[in-house]
Amino acid sequence: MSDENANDDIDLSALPDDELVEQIQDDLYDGLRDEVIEGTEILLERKWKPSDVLTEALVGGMSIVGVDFRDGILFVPEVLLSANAMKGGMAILKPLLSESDSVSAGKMVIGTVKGDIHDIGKNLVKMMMEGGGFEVIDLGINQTAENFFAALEEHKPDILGMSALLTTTMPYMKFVIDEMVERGIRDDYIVLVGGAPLNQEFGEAVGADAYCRDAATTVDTAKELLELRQQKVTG
Ligand code: B1M
Repeated sequence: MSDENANDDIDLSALPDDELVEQIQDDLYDGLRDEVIEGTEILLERKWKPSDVLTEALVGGMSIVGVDFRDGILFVPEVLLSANAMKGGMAILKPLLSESDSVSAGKMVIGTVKGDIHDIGKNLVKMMMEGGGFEVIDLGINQTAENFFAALEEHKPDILGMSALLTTTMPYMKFVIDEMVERGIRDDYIVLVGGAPLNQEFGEAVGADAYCRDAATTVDTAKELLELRQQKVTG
């Protein structure tokens, strides 16, 4: 997959869909941002749904990177290039996934927790939430509890979303939620958590309102929980 010049000869637009998806995944693996952007654009020209391009080509490609990173075949510098290529493709999809003509469905503050710099999944959640009509304030990576609380105070969202990709940073979510309880503000917000190493059990254990498996689930969960909340308020 990693012959640097292998791509020079490939005319992406001449490939059938399945081979193009495979090629985009290879290019993502090799950190070839321009090629990933080009492939993404071609699939869109072929009338692929933006969400399918995202899931099948980009997220699919990143899963392969994840496996080889885990197995010591890829290292941080290479994975950074892959992440950069992924972001290139995501930037093309962003306006399409974020298209929404509805009035704001609600407001969310989201960030990746302290000690953690992974942001691709969080960025996807942001994009899909915006596509679902939510206003999203993205605090970025490596966020302390204090930063989260300052943003809650400033933006008064309905939802706090936290992302963690490392087993070592997941526990910080509990710290944030415990601190919210301590300050008497826990019930003022719907708290959603997500990230590859989390699961339902963890979400419950840390006192979140829900664990969200992926970006699409986050949108559905946010809508459901907001509706329940509004029903409670209106009796
Ligand atoms: Co990192 N990394 N990484 N990494 N990295 C993982 C997470 C790892 C599983 C790789 C592996 O070993 N297989 C492993 C963690 C192991 C563990 O904790 N047990 C790992 C490691 C070890 C590390 C370092 C420690 C490596 C090192 O330095 N030795 C280091 C840590 C740095 C730090 O954070 N302090 C590190 C660094 C990096 C890079 C910087 C190179 C890069 C990040 C670039 C970036 O994000 N800008 C990177 C990457 C890219 C990965 C993998 C390969 C891919 C993550 C990703 O973007 N996935 C990852 C392997 C993997 O996860 N399989 C890995 C694609 C993304 C779309 O999925 O993020 O799961 P995901 O998001 C999904 C859902 O989880 C959910 O929705 C998203 C969209 O559907 N979701 C939410 C996520 N957040 C949500 C928040 C919500 C709701 C849903 O809020 C409501």
